[in-house]
Amino acid sequence: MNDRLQRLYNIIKEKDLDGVILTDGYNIDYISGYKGHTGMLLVVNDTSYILTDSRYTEQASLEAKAFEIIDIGMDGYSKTVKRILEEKIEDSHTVSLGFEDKSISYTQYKALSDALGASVSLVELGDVVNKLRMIKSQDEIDLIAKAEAIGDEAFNHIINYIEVGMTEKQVALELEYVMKSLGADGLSFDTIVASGTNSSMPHAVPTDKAIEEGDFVTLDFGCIYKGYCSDMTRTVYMGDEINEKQLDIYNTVLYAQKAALKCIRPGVKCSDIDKIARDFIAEAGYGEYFGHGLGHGVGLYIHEEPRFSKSCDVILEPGMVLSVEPGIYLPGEFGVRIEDLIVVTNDGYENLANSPKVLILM
Ligand SMILES: [Mn+2]
Repeated sequence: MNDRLQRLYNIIKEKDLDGVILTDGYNIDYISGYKGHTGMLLVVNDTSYILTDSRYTEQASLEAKAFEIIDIGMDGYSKTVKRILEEKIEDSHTVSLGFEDKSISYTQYKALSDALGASVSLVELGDVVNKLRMIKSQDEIDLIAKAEAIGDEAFNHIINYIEVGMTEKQVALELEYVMKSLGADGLSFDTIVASGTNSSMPHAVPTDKAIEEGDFVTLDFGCIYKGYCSDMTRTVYMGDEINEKQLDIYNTVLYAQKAALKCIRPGVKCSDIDKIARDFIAEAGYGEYFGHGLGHGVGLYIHEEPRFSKSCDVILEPGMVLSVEPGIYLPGEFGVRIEDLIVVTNDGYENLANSPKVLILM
């Protein structure tokens, strides 16, 4: 049995369950290797299954070799789960089945609980399976580093490409084209290119707006390489006459990030790292303009556990990979965000992003 499946069995044992149903496609991939993102992972007693439909059964059997692949056919998921439970569990005790309450729709949940009836109790797993993914193996770190290196190369290209008069969409397309040309399999999220007043919206969508002299341009982008995501943000300035307020905000974001980075090492609580950057920005007078968390875990999925946020009490351990991305956003004016991706090491951290962070005047 692979180590990851063993860790799922440990959860089943610790929680005194008869089995689990996983519905989060990334967790199913992590545990089984099946990357189809359509289906269900079911463990009952000592047997593990991937349930999916005929579009994916061949893929699942190639990728999830340790699993029995079940075609749900016309029965659908709920009836198939019920049939397997009846086959596998002979005595009449109430069956406890863990399920991923954070990644199931109400309709799916209702279909499942209706089909299984009163003899099966569905137990919420919360994010206990997601947390198995927090500490990355060296192989995973290497793939994330490669994805981030593609991002660095794309940034290096784009700063020689952007010119006043180009639209945000045009720049976003170029970033995506370059990342895919460099070997990316896909994008880890929709590329953000936000210029001028648009940059005050942290998750702005690229528009047909032309980039103008005097604009900040926030570039937030990442790619997927062999299943693993990258994420980075740089903010550049169009022109060479930056005003004092713009410069002050850029430097406040940059030094807030540096202050937080300096404290990253095993044993430190995630919320304490968030607080360092947040306090720094508040002391500079921009506290109310930094609304989001400082960072998030990155791996198979772009936003995963743990988080650099006020409420995350996870203690940093070697192998965790997180973004560090403070920002200041003045509605109707402009915004600045700078984001690196780090891996926690035995005595500190390694920055996987290598693009310059000094203000680039284009
Ligand atoms: Mn991010």
